[in-house]
Amino acid sequence: MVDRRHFIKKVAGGLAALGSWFLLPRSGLAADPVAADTEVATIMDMLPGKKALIKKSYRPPNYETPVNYFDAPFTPNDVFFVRYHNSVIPEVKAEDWRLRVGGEGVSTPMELTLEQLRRDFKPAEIAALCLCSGNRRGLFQPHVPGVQWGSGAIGNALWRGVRLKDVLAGAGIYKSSVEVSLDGADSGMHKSSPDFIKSLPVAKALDENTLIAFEMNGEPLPHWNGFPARLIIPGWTATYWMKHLTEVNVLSKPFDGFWMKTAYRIPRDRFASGQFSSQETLTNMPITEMVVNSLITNLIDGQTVPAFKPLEIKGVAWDGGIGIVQVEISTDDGISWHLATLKQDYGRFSWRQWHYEFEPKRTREFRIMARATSHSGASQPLEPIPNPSGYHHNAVQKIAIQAA
Ligand SMILES: Nc1nc2c(c(=O)[nH]1)N[C@H]1C(S)=C(S)[C@@H](COP(=O)(O)O)O[C@H]1N2
Ligand SMILES: [Mo]
Repeated sequence: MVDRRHFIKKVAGGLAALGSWFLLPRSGLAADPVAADTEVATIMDMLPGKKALIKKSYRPPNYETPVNYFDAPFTPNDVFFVRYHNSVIPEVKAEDWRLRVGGEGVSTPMELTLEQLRRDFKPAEIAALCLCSGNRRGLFQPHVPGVQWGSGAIGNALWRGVRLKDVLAGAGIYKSSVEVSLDGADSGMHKSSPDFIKSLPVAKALDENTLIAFEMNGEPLPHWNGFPARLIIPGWTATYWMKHLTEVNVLSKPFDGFWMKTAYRIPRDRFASGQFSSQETLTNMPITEMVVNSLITNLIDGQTVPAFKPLEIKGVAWDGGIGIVQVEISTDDGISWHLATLKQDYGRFSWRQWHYEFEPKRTREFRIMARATSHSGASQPLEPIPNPSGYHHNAVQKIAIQAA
C-alpha cells in the first residue's frame, strides 16, 4: 500500500507550464455553455511520472488533461488523464502480478503471470479513445453531483496486449454464462467504500476488440493508467476499462455490486447507444457506448485572434465505434455551417482529428461552433441531454473569439 502524500508533489509553476493560452481573459458574454461555469481558479498538480494536469481531487486522484494536448492524434502517456474511485492504489510489481480467471461460468479456473500472457497469446493492437462517462459533467446546468470534470477526462492511445476472448477460451466458458466481472488491485480506504468492480455482457467480453493491454503508445502502461495490465473496451465509456486488472470472473447471473447496480446508469431510451439487457430495469440501464461528440482543441472562450489573417480551427470528433462521417463548423453562431477537413483515420474506435481554415474579415466577436455526425446519421444536440449523473455531455460547443 502506498501513501499518496509521499507521491503527490505540488507544482508551484504549474500554471506557467501551460503557456499563455491558459491565462487569456474570458469574454463577458459567456457564449459557450461548455466554458461557462467552469472553474476559473484551476489547480495544476503533478503526479509522479506525469506532467502538470488539472487536479479535480487528490484522494482519490482525479486529474484531467488540458485540452491543448489534444492537438496530437495520440495523447502522450505523461499527460493522459487519471481517474480513480478509491484511494488505496498499490504500486503493482510486474513480477508479482497475477491475473485470476474464474467464476462459476468456467470449467477451468486459471492464474496467469504477465510473462505467460505475453508469451502464450497472440498480440493485438488497437487505437481507441478512453473517455470518462462524466467528461464535462461540471458544465451541466443545473449542477450535477460527482467529479466536476471539464473537457479533459479523455485521451486517445494506441493500446497493445492480448484479446480477452483468447484468455477466456483457455478457461472454458459455459454457454449459459451471462456476464464477466472485472476487478483491479485498488480498493477503498474504509470498509464502507465498495470495491470498484465492473461487469460486461459475455458477448462484449468475447468481442475481438476487447483487449487486456500492457502497452500504451508503445510503452508499458503508466502506473496511474493501470500498470501492468488494463482492459480496453473500444467504443464503450472508460468505466469498464479496468486498471491494474487482477480478476476476471465469468458469472451465471447479473453482477449486482454498487458500481453496476447503482452507479454509471442512464435513463433508458434517452441516448442513442447500445443495450446491456442483463442489467436493465424498467427505467434505467448501464452506460455503454460513447455518443457522437467533438471538441475544439485550439481555441478558448474569450480568446483574441488577429483579424484579416487565416485562423486554423482544430479539434477532434468521435463516437462509439460507428465512425465519424463529417464535422461541420459555424463561425456565425450557428447560422451557416461548413465542412471541416477530416485528418487521418486510425480506425473507428480512435478519435478523428479535423481542421477548418477561417479568416475573420472584421474586427468583432465571432461565435465558433463544431458539430460532428456519425455514419449512422447521429449528430450532436445544441444542449446537453439531462440525466441524473451528468453522463454523455455532447452538446455542440460554442466558443466566442474576438478578432482584433
Ligand atoms: N482499477 C480501476 N480501474 C478503473 C477505474 C478505477 O477507479 N479503478 N476507473 C474507471 C474509470 S470510471 C475511468 S474514466 C477510467 C480512466 O482511465 P485512466 O485513469 O487511465 O484515464 O478508468 C477506469 N478503470
Ligand atoms: Mo469514468
